[in-house]
Amino acid sequence: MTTVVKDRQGLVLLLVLSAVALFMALVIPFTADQFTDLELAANFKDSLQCQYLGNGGVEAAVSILSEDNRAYDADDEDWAKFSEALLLSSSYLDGMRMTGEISDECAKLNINALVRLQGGQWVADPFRIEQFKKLFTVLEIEISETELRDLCDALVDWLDGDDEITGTGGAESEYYQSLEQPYQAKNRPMDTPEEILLVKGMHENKQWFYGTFNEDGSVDVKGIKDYITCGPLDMKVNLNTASPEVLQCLSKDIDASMAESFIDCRPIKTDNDMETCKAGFNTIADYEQLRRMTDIKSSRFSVTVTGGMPSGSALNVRAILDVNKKPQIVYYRMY
Ligand SMILES: [Ca+2]
Ligand SMILES: [Ca+2]
Repeated sequence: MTTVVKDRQGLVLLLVLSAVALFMALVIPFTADQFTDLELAANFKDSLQCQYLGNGGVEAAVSILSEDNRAYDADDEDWAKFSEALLLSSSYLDGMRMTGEISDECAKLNINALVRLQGGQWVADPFRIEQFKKLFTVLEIEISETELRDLCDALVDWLDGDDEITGTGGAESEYYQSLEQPYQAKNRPMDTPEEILLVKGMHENKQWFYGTFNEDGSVDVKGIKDYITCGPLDMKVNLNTASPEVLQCLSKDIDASMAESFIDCRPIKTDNDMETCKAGFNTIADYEQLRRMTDIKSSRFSVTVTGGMPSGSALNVRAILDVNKKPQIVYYRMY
């Protein structure tokens, strides 16, 4: 208990210090002369401060990940307590607040890896296509077999670098150019999962991505949104952080109870731990293939921070960090 409190205090201190440092650096050019609209200036000041809060949060996330033990990544580490630390640090910020989290992108299925170049030809990866398809089954999304097969064809074409139409459901730029609001097929890896909404099939069925909701706002059927990511082709799924849903997708032989017992065995910190935990996966025919595409650590994290002011103005910052070496921001968005 003492260690947890101590860890938490360390994190909070780090967050407060980075926020304070940013405010010290924040010199608002209040050269407003008598004609300046003070309200506009106050709004501007608020939005600028939100921006600094958001950026401060991301900076703090970078420091936490810089100090991280790289041997394994699991939710018993500091990065996983980031949201709690942000909340606590907000209590020192005089009405201002920072909320957010660090998530492991390697806990998800990398849809960019559905295709690869092989001997100069673009090919679909059948093993990963099956994983992607299984996600729809696991989440119990209402989609027919034909619709799912066609969606996979369209997704392969969206990602692959050629203009050849795949299977029965494929679509290349010619199709997208014929739409009322025309655009080009991406023909390269996606930058964010939301881009899948542009792909034929998903474009017309956004509920597959977002899920469906009951009248009271509660989730009826989950969408694939929180289970997919867009990373480099060599990105591996982290067995320590993958959700039960993602674990089940990894092999056709993994069912819900196998995923649950595997989760009970985590965190996997060493190869020895893996030997113990993999016992539950002994019956999987494609275990070796599964191991090649999985790891006990992560190569990518995402950080989302909302900076908010007492006036109610707020701003979100989202960054993706590549942690193969020193954490490096590879994607950044403010909204
Ligand atoms: Ca770690
Ligand atoms: Ca293509």
